[in-house]
Amino acid sequence: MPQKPIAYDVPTPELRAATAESIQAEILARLIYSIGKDPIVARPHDWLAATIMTVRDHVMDRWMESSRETWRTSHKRVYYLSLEFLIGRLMRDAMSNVGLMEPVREALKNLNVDLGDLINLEPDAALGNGGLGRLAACFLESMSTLKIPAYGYGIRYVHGLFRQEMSEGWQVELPEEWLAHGNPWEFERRESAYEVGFGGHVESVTDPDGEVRQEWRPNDHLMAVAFDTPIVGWRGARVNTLRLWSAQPIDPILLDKFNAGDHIGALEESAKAEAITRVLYPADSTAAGQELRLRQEFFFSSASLQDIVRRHLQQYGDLGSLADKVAVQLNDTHPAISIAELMRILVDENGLKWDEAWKLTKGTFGYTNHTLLPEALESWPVFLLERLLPRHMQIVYQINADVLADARDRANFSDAQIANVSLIDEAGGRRVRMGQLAFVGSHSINGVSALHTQLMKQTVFSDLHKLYPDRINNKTNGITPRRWLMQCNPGLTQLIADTIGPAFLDDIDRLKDLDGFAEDAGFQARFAQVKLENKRKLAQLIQDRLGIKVSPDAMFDVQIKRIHEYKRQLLNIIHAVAMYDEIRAHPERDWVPRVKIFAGKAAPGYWNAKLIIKLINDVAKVINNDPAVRGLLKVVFLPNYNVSLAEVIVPAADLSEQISTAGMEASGTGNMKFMANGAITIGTMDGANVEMHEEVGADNIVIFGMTAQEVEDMRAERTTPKQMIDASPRLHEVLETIATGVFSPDDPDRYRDLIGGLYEHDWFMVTRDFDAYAKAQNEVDAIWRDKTQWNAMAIRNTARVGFFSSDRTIGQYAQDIWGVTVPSR
Ligand code: B1N
Repeated sequence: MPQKPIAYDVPTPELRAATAESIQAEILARLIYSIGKDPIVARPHDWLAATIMTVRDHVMDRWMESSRETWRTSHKRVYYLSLEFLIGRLMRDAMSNVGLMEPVREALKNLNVDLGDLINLEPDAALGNGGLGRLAACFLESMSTLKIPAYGYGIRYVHGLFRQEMSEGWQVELPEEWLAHGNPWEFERRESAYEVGFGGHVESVTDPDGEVRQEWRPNDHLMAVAFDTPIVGWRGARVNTLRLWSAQPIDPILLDKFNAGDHIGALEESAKAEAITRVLYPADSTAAGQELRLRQEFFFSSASLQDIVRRHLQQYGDLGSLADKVAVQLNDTHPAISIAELMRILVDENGLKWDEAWKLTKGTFGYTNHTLLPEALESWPVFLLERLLPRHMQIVYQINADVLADARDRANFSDAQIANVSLIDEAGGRRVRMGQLAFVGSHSINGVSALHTQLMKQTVFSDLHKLYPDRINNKTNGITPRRWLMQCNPGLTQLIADTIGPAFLDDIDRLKDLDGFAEDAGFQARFAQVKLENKRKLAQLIQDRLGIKVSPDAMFDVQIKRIHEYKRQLLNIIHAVAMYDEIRAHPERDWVPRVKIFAGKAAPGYWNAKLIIKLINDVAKVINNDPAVRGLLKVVFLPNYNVSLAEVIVPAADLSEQISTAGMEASGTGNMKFMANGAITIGTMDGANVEMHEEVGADNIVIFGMTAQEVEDMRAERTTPKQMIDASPRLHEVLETIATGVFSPDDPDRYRDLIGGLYEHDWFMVTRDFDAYAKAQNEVDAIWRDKTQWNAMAIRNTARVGFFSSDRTIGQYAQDIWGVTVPSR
């Protein structure tokens, strides 16, 4: 029976009024009554917790009203399933979105506590690796801002992405401890706990009415317990929930074993269960093939679907309306097993007919693809799925039978094409392809930039696209302008508001009004002044953390992102070496002073990525200490890149490096953050750079290098790059310097293989794009020398960033994929 929980007819609560005095009293009350600390002895972490609780109190009424309203209006709910949520710090975001920054600052000041210090004390929740996880976080914020009833579902990892330290220039990974001081943002919901099973066998059961059903009898069980975090939209428009699952044993201790003296064995179950949600897999853009990863994927998929189905039944009493009232978005294939799990829940547990269940499943799911890299496409050995999830394996086979039948019915479909669309990869050990499963079980499959979507149609999903031609669509990524402009760059935000008025805060497209000021000398001066202030802060941070002095008057040339060969940090550092050689060869020339700033983590098992970090540090050491360079060039590698560090670096950047091998970066989102903050991009025609080029105009971005098509053709030719390198004396010399150990005298062969790879195959086209890159960098220098031109270009970048707001992206998902109306703002 549908049952509605409570009477809803309470008026929408206003955001609670707040003054510095009232907030001060609330913080003190929280400190004393919730933390149990005397203000006289309270430590910074106590003040932080008390402040977070106070801010939290100001979103609670909205949070409850938001979910009441969804019940009341029977609005469709959106569920965003993601193995990663890279949310970063939440306090400033929440305060800023409900307008509490100033009262809290003032209140704390009266208590002798500095708000800035507290903000920096909050742990950075790094439950994600990079772009994919950060996108999920931006989407949550935009869904709240657009008043879409939405839930994020993921895993409450005890240890987020590892902390990166440097040991003599090498990356060292240390465990991350974001929960060490507790987490005042989360609410444990012991009542929302579900059993999740693994292993066992499947039984055919005949019902009294003669129907035969399959029943899965797992032999391992554990509990998924929910932890909820409120996600506040701009101006507190709506507060949605991020629900993260924690794995717990059903029996916390096996008393029989304990009493028999086996004290460790008594805790085995507990350790086994908790291992599932203990750590985030640190690989970005490669599939993590281990069994524990599959367990994580199924664990959170199953718990989320059970929760979704329970909520739906509670409100509507019937599963026939599932696809009308529920949209589930799969963030890549990590939750793709959800498709088989929903089928199991519908057919085995709720007695729906297969065809009807399949229709509901397709109507409910949408799938977002984030990469074409073959090593990142998930597939699981059939034997592993059979062992861990025997019923799901049967369901996959049954789905596949229908897909193969569709394919065979289709005229002109060759055997190779049929093999391509199959959910089972028969070559080299049988494996289940999760991308194919996600595709066939969804009504929408989207890419994350126009180019990526087009390539998706031509490559991984070409045959599935022929079979189901109306499913693939594009949703170019976006970023939330609240965090990535207003909060991280208050100086620029204030300047914009003073110049064109505050309307852009609620409608980002109004930034276009800045276009008219691009050539205005007064505005240019103020814009440049804000940038300079931000650069001073970053210079201070570099000085504090690394002891390196950089001049805020130099060009800050920034590449911050995961370290990966396709992202080509190597191209950038090779260019730094080329600059170094030239400065020494021609000290008399009028050089543009530059600081090359790098930050980013390498997957712990990715040797070349770690070697590139070491190379950057080796090159930095030589260049930064060479008096002949006279400070004209500095190289800086900032350790432990995370969301919080990005919030300091992005507003201080002059030049944004988006230089991936064309065709390989699905979208990129860092590129958009720099654009918003008035940096000029040097980039390839890859991912969303293509659309940035279109939006900002060819005159306001520096594009270079091969196109995706040219890369493909060149790879097909299989020529070695050696001749080309030999024809470019400058490049040849630089590569020799690195390969022969000029930057690694302690180990002259350190970079021999890395550079050797460039001579042999150069898969990522580093050498083939080098000359074009160097030329583009010269162009950048020329623009820098003309400050008026530089400023005009930078301003136009900010002015034209509106398209890259995640509000636009989410509006498109809502309309085209989820079928939810976006309530007016
Ligand atoms: O997703 C981002 C894009 O902007 C980036 O271009 C893209 O590289 C990134 C396996 C991934 N694709 N695939 C992953 C992450 C973790 C993992 O275990 C793959 N990340 C991306 C947002 O669309």
